[in-house]
Amino acid sequence: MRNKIFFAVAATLMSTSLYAHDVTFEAMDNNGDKKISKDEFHGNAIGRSTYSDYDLNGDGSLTKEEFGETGYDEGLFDDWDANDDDELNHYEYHGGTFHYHDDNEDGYWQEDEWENAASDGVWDI
Ligand SMILES: [Ca+2]
Ligand SMILES: [Ca+2]
Ligand SMILES: [Ca+2]
Ligand SMILES: [Ca+2]
Repeated sequence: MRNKIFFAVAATLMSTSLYAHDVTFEAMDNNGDKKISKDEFHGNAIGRSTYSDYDLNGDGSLTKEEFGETGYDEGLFDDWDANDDDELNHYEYHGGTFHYHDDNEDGYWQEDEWENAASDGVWDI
């Protein structure tokens, strides 16, 4: 029984790391206009961003303590918490990270902004 669980976990980890190679600018740019819209980011962020790594208790939202592990300034927490419930759900978190890395504030990630986000550890790669 134990072995079965082990193999299931190992297989999941392997498929996750294979999947991670899809995390490229071209793969995320679904409509090929050379920029990543917020919708494209949201559509690709689920399961590929590091959000779930920071959700330590796995309840689907980040508390202030969990947010403290992300490396973002803790002062951003209240800005990103749109509904003021003191937790960041993945929409709030990904919305916040999207705006944070949209340096020219045009509502899209150009390739250089995408690369900054990637090197800041937004993606699980
Ligand atoms: Ca696009
Ligand atoms: Ca949590
Ligand atoms: Ca919230
Ligand atoms: Ca931009």
